[in-house]
Amino acid sequence: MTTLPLHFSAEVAQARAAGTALVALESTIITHGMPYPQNLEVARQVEADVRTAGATPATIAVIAGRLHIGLEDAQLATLAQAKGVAKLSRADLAVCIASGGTGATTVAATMIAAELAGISVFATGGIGGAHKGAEESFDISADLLELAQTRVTVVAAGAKAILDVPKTLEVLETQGVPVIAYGQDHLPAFWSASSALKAPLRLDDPAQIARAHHTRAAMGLPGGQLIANPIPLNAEIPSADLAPIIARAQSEADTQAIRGKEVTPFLLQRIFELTEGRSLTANIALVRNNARLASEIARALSTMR
Ligand code: PSU
Ligand code: MN
Repeated sequence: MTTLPLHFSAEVAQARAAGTALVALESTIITHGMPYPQNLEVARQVEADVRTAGATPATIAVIAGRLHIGLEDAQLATLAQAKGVAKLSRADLAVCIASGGTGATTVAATMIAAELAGISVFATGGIGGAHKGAEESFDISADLLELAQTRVTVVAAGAKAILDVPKTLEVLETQGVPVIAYGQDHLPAFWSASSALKAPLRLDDPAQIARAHHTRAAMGLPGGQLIANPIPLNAEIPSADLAPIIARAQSEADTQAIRGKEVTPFLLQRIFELTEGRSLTANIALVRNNARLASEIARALSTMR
């Protein structure tokens, strides 16, 4: 059996040779999570935030059948404007590579690629989860099962309020995924810094998070950790403001029979429109915040090896 060739950007190749900290970044947030041109500005900004925090960014995507670990700026710019890019989760990744396709990686697919490349820490906005009505639709993101089997620490701002967060937590608990709130007792709720739900676990320092990652690996436990990092208070949207908007977007999705992969992009786009861009501003602030924390965790981990 041959191993799949990985295509590293110049800066990622350099960091690998030097053994310095790397942070994986996903690309579905660019192609399906935000409109152009803000998506490109944010993608560049988040990469810059990782560099400022002393780590190297590795944005992951499949371009013309090649699995890229780190994109050159021109590739990032092309991807951000491309139309009809596939959204790749665990099920889609190999088919896209084998057929020479181009696709953006979700949290699940980014974790798979990061692990293949030996990258232990990954920053995103929000993970997929159990959707409202999952008891009927069975719509539970493959991201949750990936966290259970792929050894990558994922920094997100909690589960998005478009999801059924209690059900999402139950699935994560069943799957043995540590859900760790950073610096507070309660679970952050993506656009809002806190929720009514207590987080299963709490850690207050990036070095502790790195040690927990290391310890799981040393025990031979597969799977990653979910770090729930609250959005900065000055950027949050109170959940009371968002609840009616989310309810409206959800009922439109139901009426229009939006299914499968389309659900999350549809809801994010409608919430962006209905908040007149306010959801995007908050989304940007929280992704940047997650990139900074992920960089600190990655740096702590790289000193432990
Ligand atoms: N969070 C965002 N924007 C996004 C996503 C999450 O703020 O675009 C994407 C991520 O790539 C995540 C995916 O993995 O949505 C989940 O999709 P699904 O619910 O279809 O599994
Ligand atoms: Mn889904």
